[in-house]
Amino acid sequence: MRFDVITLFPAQFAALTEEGVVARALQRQLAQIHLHTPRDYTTDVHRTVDDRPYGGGPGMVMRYTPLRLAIEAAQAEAAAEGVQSRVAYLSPQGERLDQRQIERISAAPGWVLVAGRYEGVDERLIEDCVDEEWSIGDYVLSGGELAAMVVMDAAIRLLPGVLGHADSARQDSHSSGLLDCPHYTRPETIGDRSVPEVLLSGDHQAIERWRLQQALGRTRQRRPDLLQGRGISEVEQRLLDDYLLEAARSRPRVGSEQSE
Ligand code: 4FV
Repeated sequence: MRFDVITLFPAQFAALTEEGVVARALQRQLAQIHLHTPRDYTTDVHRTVDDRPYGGGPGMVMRYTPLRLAIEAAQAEAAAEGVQSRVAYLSPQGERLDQRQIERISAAPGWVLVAGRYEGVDERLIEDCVDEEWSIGDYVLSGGELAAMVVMDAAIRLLPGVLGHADSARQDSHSSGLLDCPHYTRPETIGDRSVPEVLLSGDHQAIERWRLQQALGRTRQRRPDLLQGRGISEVEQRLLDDYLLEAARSRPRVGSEQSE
């Protein structure tokens, strides 16, 4: 899979390309990331990529032409490698991304990601050149670069061969539509708390059931919205009921602590 990124700050992407899972995937040619700056597509001596907003107001807006030329150059480079790339603009006005969206993005041959700066880009650039608009969350970043890196990290790690053993992506939280179960490693006991017995049992079926029950329970308690979207089976409902009963049983009753 190929990503082309249009950005005024290419150096920022070292965070993704220099070390870690994505860096290894790039070294193994399981994915490609190409960076393009709109500044290379300016014609004035000051290489101007932004200008004041019509209608006044604070901040600056990224100019149409340098962005359009950079996008077209990136798409041409990808096409030369047989990759038809769609164009996505990262902004708070975009569709909120979730794991389902990331799986779809990861399955495509290529994307040109437009990382905005300042107040954003000229609206006509979005109308003319952008196929999809994506948001990583309802907050405002100083630039689209971090959002582009989030998307590329989440998408590239799903590619076959990128993660150690294929299972780990499938067992990810959210890939099942649920939050993740708790994880434990050595030492077995820390202070007065030890690892849940079932995890030491070697009974893989019981361990899988416990992990699913924990994922269901934590999702119900922390993100009930995810359960609405997903729905649960009868078996899962029974696991969840037991979890909630146990949680109710182990929750200190109000006023009980004083009596101690
Ligand atoms: C953003 C987000 C985001 C808005 C103005 C860049 C900034 C600045 N992108 N999800 N949330 N972008 O805040 O994707 O140009």
